[in-house]
Amino acid sequence: LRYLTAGETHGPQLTAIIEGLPSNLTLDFEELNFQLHRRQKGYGRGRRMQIEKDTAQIVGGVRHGNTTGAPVAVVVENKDWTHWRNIMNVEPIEGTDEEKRRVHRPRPGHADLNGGLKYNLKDLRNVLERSSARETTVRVACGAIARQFLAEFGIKVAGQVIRIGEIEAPVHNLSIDELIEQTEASSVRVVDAETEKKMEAYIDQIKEDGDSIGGIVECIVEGVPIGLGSYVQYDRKLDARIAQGVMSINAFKGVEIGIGFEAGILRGSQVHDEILYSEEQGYYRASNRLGGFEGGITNGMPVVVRGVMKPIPTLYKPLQSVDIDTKEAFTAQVERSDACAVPAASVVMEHVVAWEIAKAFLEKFGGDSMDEIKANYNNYLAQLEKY
Ligand code: EPS
Repeated sequence: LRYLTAGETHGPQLTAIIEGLPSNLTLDFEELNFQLHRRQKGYGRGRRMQIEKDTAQIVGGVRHGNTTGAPVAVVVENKDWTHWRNIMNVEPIEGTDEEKRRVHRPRPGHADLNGGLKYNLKDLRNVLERSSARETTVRVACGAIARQFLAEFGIKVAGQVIRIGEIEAPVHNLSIDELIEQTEASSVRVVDAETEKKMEAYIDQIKEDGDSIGGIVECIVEGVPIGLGSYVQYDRKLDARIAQGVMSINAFKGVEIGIGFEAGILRGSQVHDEILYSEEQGYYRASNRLGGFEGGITNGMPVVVRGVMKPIPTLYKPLQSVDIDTKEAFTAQVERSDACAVPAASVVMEHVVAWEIAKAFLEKFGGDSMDEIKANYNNYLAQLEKY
């Protein structure tokens, strides 16, 4: 299972091609668009989200609501493109730098300068258009399809914001369904209303200061069978693949599985999850500090992943940089931006994690049709029961 994406933030559309989906997966288009809608929400988003209304159009690999086994092509239009038709034209255009909206002032924290130097591009727009987090729209579309595949096997995915800057959300002991329901009702994807209010006020303050703020998000996946991923080779360790996926989300600077960095503080006896057995449950754990993984393999406990997002680097408060034409110092000009995109990043992370799990699931139970995969899966469950 793999996908590639293409498209620029102010280009006509974003495109993804997914390969490796089995046939006869029934897609719920409304659910797919609901996931895209979730990514657009969140307190602290800027004006661009008022322009877009992300909708996935499937233009290959699906017929009468079912996958055929062929590559699935997904397209999401950029509504903002109507304002950029000329500037983003594929054909050459006449005009001054101003008219072409040529960017020659790299923004600290973005890919602008590194990208310009690397690809030898004198118009940094060519870098920023593709490095923009707008691309996460189609990553969510791919993940939403993976999520529907996982749901066929009773696997559920939830996400929550656990910190925005200085404000931390308290821990709540909820079922995954409660977590999904309660975070959905929140403007910042937290469980309790008090934290939500504090975070909103905090984001208002950050915005007023012309600044931006990051945070920490958590993803929980329940119903994952024992045995996805493998210890036998570095690139088959599923926790490592999830970490790669999460780190590749724009502005993410770190990933934890389970208690993560806290494992460097505690003693072994305080970290490892003791093994228990019962007739009904089979093998299970007394705790889940390792976040569902041992040896890069799922152990049947919920997969728990955290990611940290840095503050968005486009600031109203100027930072110093150097003009690539004149080599003169300047302080970055005001640009449209999100003061906080942590709630949206939480939705992106859910889909990136769902994707990696679906991929590992297909590696283990792989088949060309849903029936074949279900038979393989049930056969494996029977094997586990006999073990
Ligand atoms: C982004 C900059 C902003 C965000 C964008 C990501 O876009 P613009 O430059 O058009 O104002 O709105 O996010 C999205 C468009 C989105 O769909 O999430 C960036 O530089 O990464």
